[in-house]
Amino acid sequence: MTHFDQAWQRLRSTGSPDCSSASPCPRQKRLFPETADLLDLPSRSALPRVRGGTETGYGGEAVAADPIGLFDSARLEIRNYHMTSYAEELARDIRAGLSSGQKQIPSKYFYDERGSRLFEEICRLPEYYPTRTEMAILEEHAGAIMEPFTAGDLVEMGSGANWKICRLLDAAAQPHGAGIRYVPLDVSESALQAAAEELIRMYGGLEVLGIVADFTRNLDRIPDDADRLITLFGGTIGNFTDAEAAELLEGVSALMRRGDRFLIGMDTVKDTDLLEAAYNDARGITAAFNKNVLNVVNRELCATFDLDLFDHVAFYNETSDQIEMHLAARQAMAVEIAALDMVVEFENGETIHTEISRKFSRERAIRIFEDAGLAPQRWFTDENGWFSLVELVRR
Ligand code: AVJ
Repeated sequence: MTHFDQAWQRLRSTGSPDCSSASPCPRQKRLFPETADLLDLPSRSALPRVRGGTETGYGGEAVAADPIGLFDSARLEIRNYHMTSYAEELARDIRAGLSSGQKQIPSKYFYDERGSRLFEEICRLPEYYPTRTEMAILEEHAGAIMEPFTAGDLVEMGSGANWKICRLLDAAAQPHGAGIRYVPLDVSESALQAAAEELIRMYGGLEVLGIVADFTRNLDRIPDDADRLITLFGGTIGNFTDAEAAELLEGVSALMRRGDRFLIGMDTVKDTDLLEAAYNDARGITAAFNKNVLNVVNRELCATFDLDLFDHVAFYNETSDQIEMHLAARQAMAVEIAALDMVVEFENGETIHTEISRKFSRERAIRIFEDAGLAPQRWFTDENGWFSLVELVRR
């Protein structure tokens, strides 16, 4: 899972558009100038604190710096390779997505601070089986998963909740994380830092190398000087289109060497009622999560979306084996996006497509693994077969 909260928080605190006033968007013609400046220049205050007297600039090269930090530990290092301006990327994605025939907003924009909190709440819902099921699988099979991995780099694509990594670390051959370096990749520096600090406090022998980067683009930043167990938990792969998933799997496959393993979480094809209930919870948390993406657009691009004029719609598409989430306009309307100098027209009932969540049959999973040059070694699943953790090696 990705978190854009940090990037956004930074944008907000340094002058993203002020849409709160009744006056028109102050930056209608100038798209996030301060933001672009901040993200393009290696500003000291925006950079991570690392050990050893070096820090990394936005260009990705290490630059000399003061070895200071609020948190100082010889076991923690954070490297920042984050180069993209999210404000610009968001502007581009929203402009393209809302000008196309089927309007769409990429699902990665769900996860601002509120969106991340709502997703955590979703994970605890009785209807939302994936998180609970993945946890049960990890609890039961952590020993078997960790058995071939006695030392090396434990890489996590997207730093999610620490409990998943903790299950693995607790099952390691050596106690206290000894011999293991945890290497999380995430776009959110704050999420990385918090997770890393907690882990090195919990595991006295663990080293952490946090990599601030977008794992769909910067896989080459993963170090290759040790045996690696690479993890992609949470069914994240399901949010990608076929082409995107293929690209990601090929990328991971290309960097794997003999001895490396790749553990990937996948939601499985199952009864349609169960699937649809998981994305239409009774308390309406998923609806709030879905609509929140309009808050993100309102805040970051000075738009005028009225959340009450959209309905949450989630259904299972049995032809493509995926949950689709949409926001459906309750009436015809025009929405202004001031920062893009754009007006978006909606017909009554017209939808914005906000997410796909793919469900995988074993046959399909095997096919996409094989196409990427990966071979499944072991399948770990729950008694109902509702979720799978698949261990892959390079063919
Ligand atoms: C975080 C992508 C695994 O697709 O089930 C939850 C996101 N969307 N409810 C999923 C989500 C609606 C979730 N993933």
